[in-house]
Amino acid sequence: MSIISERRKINKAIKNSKTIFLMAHKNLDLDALGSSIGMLKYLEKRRKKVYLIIDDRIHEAGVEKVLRELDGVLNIVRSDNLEEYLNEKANKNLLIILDTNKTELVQSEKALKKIENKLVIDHHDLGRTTIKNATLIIDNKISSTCEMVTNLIEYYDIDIDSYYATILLAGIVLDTNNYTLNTMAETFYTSYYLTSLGASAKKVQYLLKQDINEYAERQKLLSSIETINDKIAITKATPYTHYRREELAKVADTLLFFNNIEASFVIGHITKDVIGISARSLGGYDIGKILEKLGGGGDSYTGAAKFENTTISNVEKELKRIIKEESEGE
Ligand SMILES: [Mn+2]
Repeated sequence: MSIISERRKINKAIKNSKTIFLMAHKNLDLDALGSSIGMLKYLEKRRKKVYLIIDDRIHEAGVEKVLRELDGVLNIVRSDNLEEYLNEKANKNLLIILDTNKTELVQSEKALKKIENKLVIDHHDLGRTTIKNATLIIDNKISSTCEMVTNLIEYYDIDIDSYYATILLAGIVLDTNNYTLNTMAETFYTSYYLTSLGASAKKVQYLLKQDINEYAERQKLLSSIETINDKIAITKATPYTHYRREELAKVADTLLFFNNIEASFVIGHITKDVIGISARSLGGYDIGKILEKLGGGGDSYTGAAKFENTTISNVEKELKRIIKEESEGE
């Protein structure tokens, strides 16, 4: 469902509230942060008191750059101090959740509990842990939450500064992996629109620049690729290197670029005691179902699971067993 066809629901929720909190998923990326900032710009025109809840203490490089450049501009609050900012009339507060619809993935579960009126704007499939009692604006066909928010900004002809247009464009470039995944004609149109507002492709590349050492570590993960039925790629790290979740996810994205590969699974240590799987699919293979069986979750495009007190080879065995079980079930 497109965000424009659902705009009345959004505007109704906004109209009835005085204080609005925005919150995206944990481990902010540029789609989460970009869409939050885009939404903030939309709400400013509606003269609302707006706060951005960020509990993350460390940020990936692009997010760090944006937060530094906008230092003092955004009303950022931590959920520890949420009570200070809440409107005393409970029904005048609204929480808008962006770029996730899953309870366990949000910046602050406390905010979900404290604020009754909730609106979710997201491009991921619904699942078992989708936030309850919220108005859901979900478009699982669109590239990114930044694209959704841009559509809203365009529809209402909201004048945004070129800097903000650039951040929204960065979210689209990130989530489409440079227009190679989940990209439709509309995605290019939305990017064109942002460029016409002054978004800079050069600056987007600056925001998305990678760390060379992290890149080298990720390349190592590509040396042990195994395929199942020529269409599922699995790769695993050595136990000695730890990766951030987003890094495992980036490698899973990369695996989808190879001929015939429809789904990918990447296994690696996130910390000394925690092993993660990050998975991606082109959409035709339900990786969410496999990951749910492993105690994780996801949809038909992306998914993840984590394990404690085990080894990479045990996780790999278990994953292969479930993939086999699923393919026999077909
Ligand atoms: Mn996203």
